[in-house]
Amino acid sequence: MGIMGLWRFLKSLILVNKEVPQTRGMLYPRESETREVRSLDGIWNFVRSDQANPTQGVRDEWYTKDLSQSRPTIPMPVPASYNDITTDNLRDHVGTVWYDRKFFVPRSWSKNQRIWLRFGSVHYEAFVWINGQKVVKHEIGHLPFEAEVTDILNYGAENRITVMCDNALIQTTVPQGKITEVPNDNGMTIIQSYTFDFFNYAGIHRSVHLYTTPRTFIEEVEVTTALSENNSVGEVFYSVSVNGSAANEAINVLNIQANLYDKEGAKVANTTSDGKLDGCLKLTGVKPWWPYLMHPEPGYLYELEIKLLAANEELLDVYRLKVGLRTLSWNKSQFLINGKPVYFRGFGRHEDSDIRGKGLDNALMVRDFNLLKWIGANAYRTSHYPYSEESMQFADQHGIMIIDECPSVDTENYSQELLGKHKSSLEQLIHRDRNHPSVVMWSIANEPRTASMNADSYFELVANFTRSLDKTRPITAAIAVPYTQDKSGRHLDIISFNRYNAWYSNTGRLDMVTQNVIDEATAWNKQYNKPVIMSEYGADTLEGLHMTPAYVWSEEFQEEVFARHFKAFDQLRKKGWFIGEFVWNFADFKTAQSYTRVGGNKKGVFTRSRQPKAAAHLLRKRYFALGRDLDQCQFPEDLFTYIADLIS
Ligand code: BDP
Repeated sequence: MGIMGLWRFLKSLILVNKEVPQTRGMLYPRESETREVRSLDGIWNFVRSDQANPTQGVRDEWYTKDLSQSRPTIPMPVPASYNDITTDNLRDHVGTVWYDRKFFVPRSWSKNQRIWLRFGSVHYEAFVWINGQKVVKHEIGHLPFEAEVTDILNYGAENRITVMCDNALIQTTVPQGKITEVPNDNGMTIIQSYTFDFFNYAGIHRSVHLYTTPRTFIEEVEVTTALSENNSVGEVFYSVSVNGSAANEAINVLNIQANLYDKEGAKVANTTSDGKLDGCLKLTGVKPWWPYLMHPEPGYLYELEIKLLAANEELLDVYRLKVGLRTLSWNKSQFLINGKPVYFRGFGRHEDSDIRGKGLDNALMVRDFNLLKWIGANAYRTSHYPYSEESMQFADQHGIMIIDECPSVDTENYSQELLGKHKSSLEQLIHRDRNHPSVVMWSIANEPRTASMNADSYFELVANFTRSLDKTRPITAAIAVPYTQDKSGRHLDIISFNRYNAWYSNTGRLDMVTQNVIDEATAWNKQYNKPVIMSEYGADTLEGLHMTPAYVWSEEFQEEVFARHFKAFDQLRKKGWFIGEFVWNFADFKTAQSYTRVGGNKKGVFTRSRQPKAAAHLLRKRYFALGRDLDQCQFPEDLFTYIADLIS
């Protein structure tokens, strides 16, 4: 490196805080007396670009006519990843693909309302046209985006929507990847590589909606809650933003009527703001939101009804959302919900299944929640990206606590551009999920390379930015570098660490788990004086492989690895600052091809088709035992199989 090279390198180490674009709107589409919602899910037409010519479709303006007029199309389900649908090598396609479909817009929609097009998520980058006109572009998968299309639609007529989706990951995308050109048997080809350990599924992953709003409408609702008097008195603070022609002078003339209903539909609080867009609802005899197994009635939700009224009392818009009343607090050794210390028992997970990839699938989601409850888990981390909005609503309802993670995995090569996108991913995530009672913590990265030079300033900026957006929840990151090298922990509120004793380190050595886990957790706590979670531990396990004495990849080995960790966790729990255990992983999942992966990562407690391995039964006994000890929950009747009355 010459003197100029050195200067460029040193300059790249200086990171500064720059503004990131702010998300507007994006309320989850819900019908009401003032709003209609229409799904555009179904079978779309699909074209893959030539890998060597990814921009051809844009240059040739494929979006100006039906895709089938430019290229032969194939049917493609939405929502779904496109990778595993066909029988050819679409799975490994790198670059752009195109989708289109037609839809009808009724004549009635042209009257005095506005129409919005909303995507739950497209991975990784999306460009959208309607009737040949560009309407929105969005980068970063797993997050929603929307655009107003009122003036672009043909009313009482057919319309065409075209989407170009690009799955390419480079050093300044979130997550990062590398694109390289390499020789193959036919000349040269492009390959996508990445260090993270899950398959880079792509496509229109979540639902596409059209929805209507009145001309002047409720654009955003932000809710926070407080409890007092031993959790019996509650306050719901709401703050509304209005969008529309009247919105500017509106601050003086609009009113918000807010009503709160309990589960039975009885109105328990109401208020009308006097020319203001925020206010507070107060209620007594509150049923707080509690996590699963921490209370006989977990996941209690009220319904908040927000009515936007004109000065003459005319009803302009109505939006309803579920609200859970709970408080969070944390200190140097504990994390508390409604004043009660929490011990997390859960999983790292993936949105992943065969054929659908990362596509939203209600059957899978409901099955997963049934399994979470069956096994007695009270939490999971959305490793390693934001999960569907539908699953966040489900977690609210079922009392499952979420550590909500942004899509930054194996973060490295810190740059100003990466920092901007990383911050933006958190901004979009917090904007989307801030009202969910289930979200109890933000995870700002998984296994970032925090030993490297500018990790300190990078994570200081990311953590401070996250805190500036939400002070009501603590911040963590799942760290894998040794505690002696880490530069991020001092910027976090809670330390989470991932470690694979007896798997990646000391493979097969079951006698080298317990003490190592105790020592490492203790060292993290000593270093930062903060609560500690073990956010990943586990072992790949091929279902049906049995070996005794336990041997790597067998079901017996996974059980033994878990048991040795349980022993460590029980000793750590006594120290007062160890607050949770998360198995890696809930279910087997697909990865990039590698000689360390047999059909994917097999560290699941459940198979990819969501059936239990032997360790699931062991874990179930532990999670319920913890629930009974800590939160006085009941054991399910089938927790222990009858063996003999000699054993109790
Ligand atoms: C951890 C990663 C996780 C991997 C896991 C593994 O956080 O994404 O899947 O290792 O290798 O380092 O199984």
